[in-house]
Amino acid sequence: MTVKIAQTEGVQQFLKEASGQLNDAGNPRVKTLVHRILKDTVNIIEELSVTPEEFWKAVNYLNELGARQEAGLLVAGLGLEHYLDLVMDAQDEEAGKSGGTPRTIEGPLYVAGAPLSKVEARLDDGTDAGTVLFMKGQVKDLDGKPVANTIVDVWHANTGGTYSYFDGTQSEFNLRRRIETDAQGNYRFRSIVPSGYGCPPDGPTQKLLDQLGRHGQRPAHIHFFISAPGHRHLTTQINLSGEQYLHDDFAYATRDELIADIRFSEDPAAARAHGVEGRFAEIAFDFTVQSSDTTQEQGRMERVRALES
Ligand code: MBD
Ligand code: FE
Repeated sequence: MTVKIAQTEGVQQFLKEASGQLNDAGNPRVKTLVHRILKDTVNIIEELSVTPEEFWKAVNYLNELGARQEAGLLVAGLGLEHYLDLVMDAQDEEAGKSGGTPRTIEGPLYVAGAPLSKVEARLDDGTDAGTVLFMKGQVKDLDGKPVANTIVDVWHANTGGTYSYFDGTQSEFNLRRRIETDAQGNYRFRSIVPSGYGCPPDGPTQKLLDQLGRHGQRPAHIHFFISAPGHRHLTTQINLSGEQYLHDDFAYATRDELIADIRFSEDPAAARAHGVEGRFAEIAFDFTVQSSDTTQEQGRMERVRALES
């Protein structure tokens, strides 16, 4: 295809019409974005000689993505969700708002409204025979002072690497809790050691990753929203040390400061002290949050989430 028409006056006027630039109704921001998307799309079609067959394959792919609810998974896998973190990091740096536990991606598997308890919780429903995990830590500010009454909203996968709600075989809110810290910023919970996540092998995200020669695996990780009055909301995750995909995460979420040492114990006396028997694991991890006086920064960013009203 050697004909070049994208830059002609006729096509450019047509794209303005199609994006509503020539009418007074609608939403100006949406018009601007759609106009730019149309211009870039026709440029891609022209410059990369996209055939009609390729175009319709792509259209069908979007339908498959939607039908499987995998759009959020794909943007994580293409590194775009991580890219948004890089942008926010750079903005923070410029505004002098650095320090504390780094953010990393939320991912597509959060569910709002998990049961809330004070200081401690058990996250698992007892049906998954995974290794018992005890995790604890403290939430502090940049001066090292404890942040009282912080909500630690935690979620993670089971030993099969799947998440309750999205995996309908798990009980409601399994491996999801909100824990309010004590006055010293302490939280603790009992759960099971999660396994890494793998994209559904028959889904559209993995189908595209295959075309890119990439895997769709994440190392074992635990997600957190950390929020306290007067402090900046933190969206982050910890990665468990010693994992195969620790530095090869398909969603690019690993950050050095977020690698948590997981220590396995076979000591019967230590197990008994925890009220369990046999092998168990422990993680200690503190979070450091920035102070903030704007309600905007204190809340999580707006995004469509499961069960969030
Ligand atoms: C996950 O568990 C996850 O955290 C991300 C970012 C993407 C897919 C699955
Ligand atoms: Fe996850």
